[in-house]
Amino acid sequence: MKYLPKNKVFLIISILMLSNTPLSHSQNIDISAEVPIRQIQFKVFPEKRLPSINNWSTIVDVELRSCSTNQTVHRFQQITTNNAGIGTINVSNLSVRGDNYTAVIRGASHLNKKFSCYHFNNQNVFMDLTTGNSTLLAGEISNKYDNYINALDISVLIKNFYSSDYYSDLNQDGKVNSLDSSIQLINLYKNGDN
Ligand SMILES: [Ca+2]
Ligand SMILES: [Ca+2]
Repeated sequence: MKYLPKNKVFLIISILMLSNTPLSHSQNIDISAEVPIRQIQFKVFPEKRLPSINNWSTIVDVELRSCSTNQTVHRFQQITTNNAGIGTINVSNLSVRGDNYTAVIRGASHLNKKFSCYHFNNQNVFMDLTTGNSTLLAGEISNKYDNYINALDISVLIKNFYSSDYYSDLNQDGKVNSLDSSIQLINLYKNGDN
């Protein structure tokens, strides 16, 4: 029988031991960063709807920012949320990888809202953005979006008074009237999040 030299035996045993070593914490983080995200769902409530429940549909732009740098790394536009406030983004090109992301949401008639950091560590992500007092503030309907509510936004709503203009109907009860302007006045001179 042929014997292996001692140094080769030691090498083989070392390799076998290493292969059974549990992953360290940092190795686990590296692996989760490689998870390709296939679907992102989020739930967000626009404020002061009438009726006040199951009337949360809007059309949103979603930015995903790096939690560490605040830089925008992904942008999804014109996502329609359903009456329960849930929007779905199917990520077809596998461009979104597991990481920590902050969502910034802009509703159809709303100021930008920046939410807290989420860890994406699963192929299917669900972000519940409705916890706490975190509704989207309504009234940003100026012709040029400036993430600020002032006289320009008020003039658009007044022009659409007694119509059913989708963007000016802030509470989504089907008509533009004083209920909508009162929502807008409460938010007058407010800026959205940057
Ligand atoms: Ca504005
Ligand atoms: Ca209305």
